[in-house]
Amino acid sequence: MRISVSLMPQLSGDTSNSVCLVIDVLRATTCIATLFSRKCPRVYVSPSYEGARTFARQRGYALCGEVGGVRVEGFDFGNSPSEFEKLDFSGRPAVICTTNGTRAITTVSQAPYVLPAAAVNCGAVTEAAVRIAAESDREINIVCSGTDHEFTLEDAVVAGMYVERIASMTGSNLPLEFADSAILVRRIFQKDPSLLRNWMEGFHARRLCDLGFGEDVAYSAQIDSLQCVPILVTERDADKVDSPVLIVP
Ligand code: 3SL
Repeated sequence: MRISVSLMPQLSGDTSNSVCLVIDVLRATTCIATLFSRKCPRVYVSPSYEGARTFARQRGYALCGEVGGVRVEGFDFGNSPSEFEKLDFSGRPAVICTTNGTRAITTVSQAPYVLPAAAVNCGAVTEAAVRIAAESDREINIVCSGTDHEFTLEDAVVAGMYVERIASMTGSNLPLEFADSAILVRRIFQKDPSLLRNWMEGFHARRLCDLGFGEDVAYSAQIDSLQCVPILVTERDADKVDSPVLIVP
Protein backbone atom coordinates (compact mmCIF):
# COMPACT_ATOMS: atom_id res chain seq x y z
CA MET A 1 0.00 0.00 0.00
CA ARG A 2 1.43 3.35 -1.04
CA ILE A 3 1.25 6.27 1.40
CA SER A 4 1.80 9.80 0.14
CA VAL A 5 1.23 13.29 1.52
CA SER A 6 0.12 16.36 -0.41
CA LEU A 7 1.41 19.38 1.46
CA MET A 8 -1.21 21.52 -0.29
CA PRO A 9 -4.51 20.48 -1.91
CA GLN A 10 -3.22 21.68 -5.30
CA LEU A 11 -0.44 19.08 -5.05
CA SER A 12 -2.82 16.16 -4.61
CA GLY A 13 -2.46 15.14 -8.27
CA ASP A 14 -4.33 12.11 -9.56
CA THR A 15 -6.57 10.90 -6.73
CA SER A 16 -8.63 8.47 -8.81
CA ASN A 17 -7.21 5.48 -6.91
CA SER A 18 -6.84 7.14 -3.53
CA VAL A 19 -8.32 7.08 -0.10
CA CYS A 20 -7.82 10.78 0.69
CA LEU A 21 -7.49 11.89 4.30
CA VAL A 22 -8.02 15.65 4.31
CA ILE A 23 -6.49 17.47 7.25
CA ASP A 24 -7.32 20.98 8.41
CA VAL A 25 -6.60 20.36 12.03
CA LEU A 26 -6.95 24.08 12.92
CA ARG A 27 -9.85 23.97 12.73
CA ALA A 28 -12.26 22.75 10.06
CA THR A 29 -11.72 18.99 10.23
CA THR A 30 -11.60 19.10 14.04
CA CYS A 31 -14.94 20.93 13.89
CA ILE A 32 -16.43 18.29 11.60
CA ALA A 33 -15.42 15.50 13.99
CA THR A 34 -16.76 17.48 16.94
CA LEU A 35 -20.12 18.14 15.24
CA PHE A 36 -20.59 14.39 14.82
CA SER A 37 -19.59 13.77 18.43
CA ARG A 38 -22.36 16.20 19.38
CA LYS A 39 -24.89 14.08 17.47
CA CYS A 40 -25.06 16.15 14.30
CA PRO A 41 -26.68 13.79 11.77
CA ARG A 42 -24.98 15.25 8.67
CA VAL A 43 -22.36 17.86 7.86
CA TYR A 44 -22.56 19.67 4.53
CA VAL A 45 -19.43 21.42 3.33
CA SER A 46 -19.76 24.33 0.97
CA PRO A 47 -17.14 25.84 -1.33
CA SER A 48 -18.89 29.22 -1.11
CA TYR A 49 -20.34 31.36 1.67
CA GLU A 50 -23.40 32.34 -0.31
CA GLY A 51 -24.09 28.75 -1.30
CA ALA A 52 -23.82 27.71 2.36
CA ARG A 53 -26.15 30.50 3.47
CA THR A 54 -28.86 29.75 0.92
CA PHE A 55 -28.72 25.99 1.42
CA ALA A 56 -28.81 26.19 5.24
CA ARG A 57 -31.48 28.88 5.47
CA GLN A 58 -33.84 27.06 3.07
CA ARG A 59 -33.67 23.96 5.27
CA GLY A 60 -33.27 25.35 8.78
CA TYR A 61 -29.81 23.78 9.17
CA ALA A 62 -27.10 25.21 11.43
CA LEU A 63 -24.97 27.63 9.41
CA CYS A 64 -21.28 27.64 10.38
CA GLY A 65 -18.17 29.25 8.96
CA GLU A 66 -15.31 31.68 9.31
CA VAL A 67 -13.42 34.31 7.43
CA GLY A 68 -10.00 35.23 8.77
CA GLY A 69 -10.74 32.96 11.75
CA VAL A 70 -13.90 34.80 12.87
CA ARG A 71 -17.57 33.94 12.42
CA VAL A 72 -19.03 35.06 9.09
CA GLU A 73 -21.49 37.88 9.63
CA GLY A 74 -25.03 36.53 9.81
CA PHE A 75 -23.93 32.91 10.33
CA ASP A 76 -25.15 31.02 13.43
CA PHE A 77 -21.72 29.79 14.44
CA GLY A 78 -18.07 30.28 13.60
CA ASN A 79 -15.56 27.47 13.18
CA SER A 80 -14.84 26.74 16.82
CA PRO A 81 -14.65 23.11 17.98
CA SER A 82 -14.60 24.08 21.64
CA GLU A 83 -17.86 25.97 21.08
CA PHE A 84 -19.44 23.02 19.21
CA GLU A 85 -18.31 20.71 21.98
CA LYS A 86 -20.69 22.44 24.39
CA LEU A 87 -23.72 22.17 22.06
CA ASP A 88 -26.17 19.47 21.07
CA PHE A 89 -26.80 19.11 17.33
CA SER A 90 -29.23 16.19 17.60
CA GLY A 91 -31.56 16.26 14.59
CA ARG A 92 -29.90 19.40 13.19
CA PRO A 93 -27.60 19.01 10.18
CA ALA A 94 -24.85 21.61 9.87
CA VAL A 95 -23.55 23.47 6.83
CA ILE A 96 -19.98 24.71 7.06
CA CYS A 97 -17.85 26.95 4.85
CA THR A 98 -14.29 27.86 5.82
CA THR A 99 -11.33 29.46 4.13
CA ASN A 100 -9.21 26.38 3.48
CA GLY A 101 -10.51 23.16 5.03
CA THR A 102 -13.89 22.84 3.35
CA ARG A 103 -12.32 23.89 0.05
CA ALA A 104 -9.64 21.22 0.36
CA ILE A 105 -12.40 18.63 0.81
CA THR A 106 -14.17 19.84 -2.32
CA THR A 107 -10.85 19.90 -4.25
CA VAL A 108 -10.40 16.13 -3.83
CA SER A 109 -14.10 15.24 -3.83
CA GLN A 110 -13.74 13.13 -6.99
CA ALA A 111 -11.51 10.63 -5.16
CA PRO A 112 -13.28 7.32 -4.46
CA TYR A 113 -12.96 7.86 -0.69
CA VAL A 114 -12.51 11.14 1.19
CA LEU A 115 -12.20 11.19 4.99
CA PRO A 116 -11.89 14.55 6.76
CA ALA A 117 -9.23 13.83 9.40
CA ALA A 118 -8.00 15.50 12.58
CA ALA A 119 -5.87 14.70 15.61
CA VAL A 120 -8.93 14.15 17.80
CA ASN A 121 -9.99 11.14 15.69
CA CYS A 122 -6.59 9.96 14.42
CA GLY A 123 -6.89 6.36 15.62
CA ALA A 124 -10.41 5.81 14.31
CA VAL A 125 -9.71 7.43 10.93
CA THR A 126 -6.40 5.57 10.49
CA GLU A 127 -8.05 2.25 11.16
CA ALA A 128 -10.87 2.98 8.69
CA ALA A 129 -8.50 4.29 6.01
CA VAL A 130 -6.18 1.29 6.20
CA ARG A 131 -9.12 -1.10 6.08
CA ILE A 132 -10.74 0.65 3.10
CA ALA A 133 -7.43 0.95 1.21
CA ALA A 134 -6.54 -2.71 1.84
CA GLU A 135 -9.98 -4.00 0.86
CA SER A 136 -10.21 -1.89 -2.29
CA ASP A 137 -6.52 -2.09 -3.28
CA ARG A 138 -6.01 1.68 -3.17
CA GLU A 139 -3.32 4.02 -1.93
CA ILE A 140 -3.66 6.50 0.92
CA ASN A 141 -3.09 10.16 0.11
CA ILE A 142 -3.00 12.49 3.11
CA VAL A 143 -3.95 15.97 1.94
CA CYS A 144 -2.99 19.03 3.99
CA SER A 145 -5.32 22.00 3.57
CA GLY A 146 -2.81 24.80 4.12
CA THR A 147 -3.67 28.26 5.37
CA ASP A 148 -4.53 31.11 3.06
CA HIS A 149 -3.11 29.23 0.06
CA GLU A 150 0.19 28.56 1.81
CA PHE A 151 1.78 25.54 3.42
CA THR A 152 0.90 25.32 7.10
CA LEU A 153 2.90 23.58 9.82
CA GLU A 154 0.11 22.11 11.94
CA ASP A 155 -1.40 20.07 9.11
CA ALA A 156 2.02 18.68 8.15
CA VAL A 157 2.76 17.62 11.74
CA VAL A 158 -0.60 15.83 11.98
CA ALA A 159 0.00 14.23 8.56
CA GLY A 160 3.26 12.92 10.08
CA MET A 161 1.31 11.52 13.02
CA TYR A 162 -1.03 9.74 10.59
CA VAL A 163 1.90 8.24 8.67
CA GLU A 164 3.39 7.05 11.95
CA ARG A 165 0.06 5.51 12.99
CA ILE A 166 -0.43 3.78 9.65
CA ALA A 167 3.06 2.31 9.95
CA SER A 168 2.56 1.06 13.50
CA MET A 169 -1.00 -0.16 12.91
CA THR A 170 -0.16 -2.27 9.87
CA GLY A 171 3.12 -3.66 11.30
CA SER A 172 4.62 -6.25 9.01
CA ASN A 173 1.22 -7.61 7.92
CA LEU A 174 0.91 -5.20 5.04
CA PRO A 175 3.83 -4.01 2.92
CA LEU A 176 3.87 -0.21 2.83
CA GLU A 177 5.57 2.05 0.33
CA PHE A 178 6.19 5.57 1.58
CA ALA A 179 6.46 8.47 -0.87
CA ASP A 180 9.19 10.99 -0.04
CA SER A 181 6.48 13.39 1.18
CA ALA A 182 5.34 10.81 3.74
CA ILE A 183 8.91 10.21 4.90
CA LEU A 184 9.38 13.96 5.34
CA VAL A 185 6.34 14.61 7.51
CA ARG A 186 6.92 11.45 9.53
CA ARG A 187 10.43 12.69 10.38
CA ILE A 188 9.05 16.06 11.44
CA PHE A 189 6.58 14.33 13.75
CA GLN A 190 9.11 11.86 15.13
CA LYS A 191 11.57 14.65 15.92
CA ASP A 192 9.05 16.17 18.33
CA PRO A 193 5.67 14.44 18.77
CA SER A 194 4.25 17.28 20.88
CA LEU A 195 1.52 18.72 18.68
CA LEU A 196 1.16 21.91 20.66
CA ARG A 197 4.87 22.65 20.77
CA ASN A 198 5.08 22.20 17.00
CA TRP A 199 1.92 24.11 16.21
CA MET A 200 2.84 27.09 18.34
CA GLU A 201 5.93 27.66 16.21
CA GLY A 202 3.66 28.18 13.22
CA PHE A 203 1.74 31.23 12.10
CA HIS A 204 -1.81 29.90 12.18
CA ALA A 205 -1.89 28.56 15.76
CA ARG A 206 -0.39 31.81 17.01
CA ARG A 207 -2.91 33.84 15.03
CA LEU A 208 -5.79 31.83 16.51
CA CYS A 209 -4.43 32.42 20.01
CA ASP A 210 -4.13 36.15 19.27
CA LEU A 211 -7.77 36.15 18.13
CA GLY A 212 -8.81 34.58 21.46
CA PHE A 213 -9.16 30.98 20.19
CA GLY A 214 -6.45 29.41 22.36
CA GLU A 215 -9.04 26.99 23.73
CA ASP A 216 -9.64 25.68 20.20
CA VAL A 217 -5.94 25.07 19.67
CA ALA A 218 -5.70 23.08 22.93
CA TYR A 219 -8.93 21.21 22.15
CA SER A 220 -7.71 20.27 18.64
CA ALA A 221 -4.53 18.75 20.08
CA GLN A 222 -6.37 16.12 22.15
CA ILE A 223 -5.23 13.06 20.23
CA ASP A 224 -7.83 10.26 19.92
CA SER A 225 -10.42 11.94 22.12
CA LEU A 226 -13.14 11.16 19.53
CA GLN A 227 -14.02 7.99 17.65
CA CYS A 228 -16.04 9.20 14.67
CA VAL A 229 -14.96 8.62 11.08
CA PRO A 230 -16.44 11.34 8.86
CA ILE A 231 -16.70 10.22 5.25
CA LEU A 232 -17.72 12.09 2.11
CA VAL A 233 -20.80 10.54 0.53
CA THR A 234 -23.50 11.43 -1.93
CA GLU A 235 -27.09 12.09 -0.85
CA ARG A 236 -28.00 8.56 -1.95
CA ASP A 237 -25.55 6.94 0.49
CA ALA A 238 -25.89 9.39 3.37
CA ASP A 239 -28.03 7.08 5.48
CA LYS A 240 -25.65 4.17 5.08
CA VAL A 241 -22.79 5.63 7.18
CA ASP A 242 -22.55 6.98 10.74
CA SER A 243 -20.85 10.32 10.03
CA PRO A 244 -21.85 11.48 6.54
CA VAL A 245 -20.21 14.54 5.01
CA LEU A 246 -21.82 15.91 1.86
CA ILE A 247 -21.01 18.71 -0.54
CA VAL A 248 -23.58 21.47 -0.86
CA PRO A 249 -24.90 21.07 -4.42
O1 3SL B 1 -9.37 27.72 6.80
C1 3SL B 1 -10.06 26.95 7.45
O2 3SL B 1 -10.67 26.02 6.96
C2 3SL B 1 -10.20 27.22 8.92
O3 3SL B 1 -10.12 26.03 9.62
C3 3SL B 1 -9.28 28.29 9.37
S1 3SL B 1 -9.59 28.88 10.96
O4 3SL B 1 -8.92 28.05 11.92
O5 3SL B 1 -11.02 28.88 11.25
O6 3SL B 1 -9.06 30.24 11.00
